[in-house]
Amino acid sequence: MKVETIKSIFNEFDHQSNYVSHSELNSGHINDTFLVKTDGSKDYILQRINHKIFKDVPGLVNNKVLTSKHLKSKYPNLSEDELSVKVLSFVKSKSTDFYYFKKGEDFWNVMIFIDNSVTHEIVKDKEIAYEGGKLLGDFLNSTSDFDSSKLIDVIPNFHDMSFRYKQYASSLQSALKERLLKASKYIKIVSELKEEMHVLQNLKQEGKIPVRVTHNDTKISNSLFTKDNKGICMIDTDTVMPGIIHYDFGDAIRTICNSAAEDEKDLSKVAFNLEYYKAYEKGFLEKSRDSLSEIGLKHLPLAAKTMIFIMALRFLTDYLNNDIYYKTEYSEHNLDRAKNQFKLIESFSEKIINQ
Ligand code: GN1
Ligand code: MG
Repeated sequence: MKVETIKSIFNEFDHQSNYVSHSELNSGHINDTFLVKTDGSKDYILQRINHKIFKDVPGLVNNKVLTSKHLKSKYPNLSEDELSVKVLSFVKSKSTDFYYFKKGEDFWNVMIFIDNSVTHEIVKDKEIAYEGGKLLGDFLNSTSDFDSSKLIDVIPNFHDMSFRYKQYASSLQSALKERLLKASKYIKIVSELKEEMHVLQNLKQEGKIPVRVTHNDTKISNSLFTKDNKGICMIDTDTVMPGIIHYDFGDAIRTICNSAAEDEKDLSKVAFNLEYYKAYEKGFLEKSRDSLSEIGLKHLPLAAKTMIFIMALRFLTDYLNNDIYYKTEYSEHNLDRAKNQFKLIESFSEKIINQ
């Protein structure tokens, strides 16, 4: 994106500094994210929010702001400056909203960049798994007293298995023959797993698992760490909304315990790492056990399998729909992502059964 565009949008926000340079951060599949360096004491993250996917951007931004406010209230003795290196801090636009909207164009928001932080796409160190578990455990524990009805559903039915299955079933009806053929092995696996993969959804619907504030995009690249592997905080709170903790636990495991990236094509590299599972679970429970129910605890392994399956199904559905949802770089990108996730389920099942 052009320097002038980024600069002028950045200047719509009340950050009291001058733009120096920017770079794009490429890890998201939906929004566009830029790191803006300034001449002041802070740098910033500028994000363009995809309003074709997020239908109520002001509501989404309000969710994020309320969540940060709640997390900050847990540190009553810290100043705003001290808090800004521990919790995401949003910057108001000059019109005093926490977003800027250019008529007929895009929605943007700005956060303070947390200095000296790193993210990981693939985990190569058990300590990262353990620290990552503590970050999510802490996030869920700290939001357990936050009334989730204050948050909007940014994407209704986001992790709802029945809804995702219906979307998949309708993609089967309209898919191109060639794509159906390429996906046939995976279509068979979906029908074999379908029933088991609805267990959590059914428990949720029966009211047996409590609905609370959840993050809903806990892949490991959405956690910030120091350079010496200590957890700082969870980022990308775009999808914070009411949900069940299982999908958060499962989505983190899906990425932490995959020995390869989510779209690695060489499936021999995709294997489930049980050691990292144990480390993540340990950190997670240390921080969140007090706010978890018995039934919640019992279903953590199933949560991992279900979340890998949901992502496999969503990638497969998008492939069958000719790639209308996720950003893709080549024509079989979504199919490769789906294959990768199905391979991970296979490896997960072997390891968990044989442990
Ligand atoms: C999307 O755009 P990003 O990377 O934050 C998706 C998540 C998936 C993830 C897979 C709104 O997140 O649900 O887990 O891709 N977000 C949305 O990498 O669909
Ligand atoms: Mg996200």
